[in-house]
Amino acid sequence: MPLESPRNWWQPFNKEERLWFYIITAWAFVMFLMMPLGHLWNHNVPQETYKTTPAEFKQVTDDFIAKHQRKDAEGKPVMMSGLEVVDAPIGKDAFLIAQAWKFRPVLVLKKGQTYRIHMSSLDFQHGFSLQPQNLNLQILPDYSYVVTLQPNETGTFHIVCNEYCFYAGPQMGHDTMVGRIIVEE
Ligand SMILES: [Cu+2]
Repeated sequence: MPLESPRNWWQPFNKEERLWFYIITAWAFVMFLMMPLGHLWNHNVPQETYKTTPAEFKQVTDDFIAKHQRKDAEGKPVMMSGLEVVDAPIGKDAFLIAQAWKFRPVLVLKKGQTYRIHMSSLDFQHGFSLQPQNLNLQILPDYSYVVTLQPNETGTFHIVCNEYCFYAGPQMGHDTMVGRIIVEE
């Protein structure tokens, strides 16, 4: 008995195998076509990114929150689930931190207005999945993504972290990492 494996190990290439082979080949072409089609339909991720650091991004976001946090009738800063509620300045920059396990702050936008939302992480890789619109991005430490957004409907939209963010500590909270963007009239 030869020690080498036979050269025709794949034979017989029977009917079922042939069928699966054709299906996966066809599917590979469909996936390949998604790249140019996604480009034509403008479904690409934002192209604007820049280098930052967790310390710098936290500082900029803290300053942004201090300047734009919503105040109630008595002048007290408004919070929601332990997070600052911030009225993003129209047509300007807004900042969003992803950090185990929250998205800070709660951004309030106005329908039909344009915003530049900068996103970065203070620790590990997180996912940004805006629901129910299904806009998906990756948020990484040391880089900021700038997403230009013009909300066209009002309501409360949820941001779900869809990139499993593991932390080798006593607690884990990836499944609780949900943020909010509120769009008002
Ligand atoms: Cu996360």
